[in-house]
Amino acid sequence: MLQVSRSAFSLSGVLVLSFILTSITFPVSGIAQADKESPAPGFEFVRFADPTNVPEFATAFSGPVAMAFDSRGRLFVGTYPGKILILLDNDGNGKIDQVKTFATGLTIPLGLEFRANGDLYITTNRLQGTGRIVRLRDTNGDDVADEITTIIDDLPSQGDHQTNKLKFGPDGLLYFGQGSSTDAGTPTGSQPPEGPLNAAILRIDVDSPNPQPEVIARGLRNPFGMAFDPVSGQLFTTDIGSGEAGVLDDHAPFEEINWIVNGARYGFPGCEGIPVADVPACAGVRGPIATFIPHLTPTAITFYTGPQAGDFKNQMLVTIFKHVAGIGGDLERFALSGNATTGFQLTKLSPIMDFSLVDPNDGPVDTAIDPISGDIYTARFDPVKHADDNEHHHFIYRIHRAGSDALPFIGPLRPAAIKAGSAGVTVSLITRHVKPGAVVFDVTDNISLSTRLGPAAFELVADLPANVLATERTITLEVRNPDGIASNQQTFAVTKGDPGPDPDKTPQLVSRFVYKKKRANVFDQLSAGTKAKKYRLVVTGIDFDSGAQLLVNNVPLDLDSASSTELVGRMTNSMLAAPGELTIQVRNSTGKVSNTLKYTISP
Ligand SMILES: [Ca+2]
Ligand SMILES: [Ca+2]
Ligand SMILES: [Ca+2]
Repeated sequence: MLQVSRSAFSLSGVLVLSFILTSITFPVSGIAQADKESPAPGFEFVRFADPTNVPEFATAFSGPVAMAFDSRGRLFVGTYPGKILILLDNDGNGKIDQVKTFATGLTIPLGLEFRANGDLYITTNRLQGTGRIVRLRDTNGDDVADEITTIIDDLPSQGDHQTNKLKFGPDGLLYFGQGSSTDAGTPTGSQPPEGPLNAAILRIDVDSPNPQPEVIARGLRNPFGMAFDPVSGQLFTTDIGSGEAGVLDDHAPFEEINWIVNGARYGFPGCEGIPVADVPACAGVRGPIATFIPHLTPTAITFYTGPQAGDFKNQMLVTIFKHVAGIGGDLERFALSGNATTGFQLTKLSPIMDFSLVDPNDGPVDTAIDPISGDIYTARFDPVKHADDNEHHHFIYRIHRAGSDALPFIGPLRPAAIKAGSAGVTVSLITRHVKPGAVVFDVTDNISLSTRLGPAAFELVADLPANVLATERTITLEVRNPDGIASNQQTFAVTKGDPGPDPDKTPQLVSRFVYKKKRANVFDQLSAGTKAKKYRLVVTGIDFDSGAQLLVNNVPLDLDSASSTELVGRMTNSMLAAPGELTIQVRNSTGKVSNTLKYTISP
């Protein structure tokens, strides 16, 4: 029984639907055994989500396969059958208490990635068919995607392996891994021959009207996980090797982590693992920078960032999907050294957490880091059908430094800079573990700021008075709970001239509304031919720069007021002339354009 399951499901042969059809019932009593999960000394964990609080997780093959946080610190999760969920912890107790369904119908979404402007990109794979990348937008702010656009289609995922995770690079292009069709290079009935885009790292320009994939690297059998190093900006991927565990005379290769060099070849087929000098297929092959024993199945790569990283800052975290011969089934940790000129080296360190896997082939598939608190979230997927639905090990763990749940945390300030001599400015920040009565504290000037709740969940806003903004300087802010415990710190820059538009900041829209004369006099839609005079369009969001424009159908509106989080524009008769949908965006002076919201003009 165990053998059947092993050969049927491997992330090497990952998520081939046939495994579902041939899968077996495996009535392990998992919950008690799974309680042996153990974090490293100095870390704690809870199950943030499991089948008891996420109904989707309670059946076979319905668990989480990919995760991403939005800029407000909300966790988005893709499930194998194709839902994109938002898992919210509204009461801040560290466990999920609300599930929102953001999108459905996106089968096998192995990759989730937010663009800086708030658009969500997803890889999705048809069952035993081709792969796609789609863009999801929520244009009316109700937390349900209402615009689903295919960016690229018909990627060669009909064989053993799929379109995997995806990440935006420092160059703004979207990188993704495309697995091989075959196990080891030889086609069979269900595995078409390898095509030019198989076993490769590809990239596309998502702003192109017709994005064409560019091959960055070849010879990667199943490059499942990928991440850009925050220090060097270089790309690193896992590569899952060929062969099936448990077969006699197993000569499967070692599994790999690779530094991706543009134009390089990585060995598949014929030279997986460490290249051997006298094997012809290994000529010119770039070797891995780390290997794992055969079948261990390294899934996701994540760099450890955020306020809890400490001594582990920017180290590489790797989820190991399988547990083989007492090794794996954990969140492993590596120090990355070197650079793009001399090359990179990985040093294996003690793991962050052992998941105490109990089933064959049940294991961690993705990791994401809360951008506010720095908590580590790891998703565990269980491709075994249990007799009891409650025994499916579909968990999302929240792993954090011991004691950190008692500490407040704050994310980046918005805005983060202003010109010296300005009148007072209101800054916004998203928090964790902040108690009623908490204040934003100006550490530099040793003063408490006027602080109140902001419109978003866990948001505080505070006023920096004009007298601290008189001259060029850097102000350090933190949040203090009533018990005196202080958060991590963030800095605010008072600049000599206008703070140069930050080239890295992309505006994001969150909501829009239209009012006439008074802000309380709101119109959900307007009729074609309405006279525009006295109507105003208000958009809220983040990272609007001082030269930001409010665009409607690509035309900038005259503005009544502007801040880094709100623009108020005057509507025009031409906007209201005909029925249809208005396309609303914000464009910063750097040229960076936000996500899109819509507004309806009715007949
Ligand atoms: Ca909760
Ligand atoms: Ca919506
Ligand atoms: Ca290789």
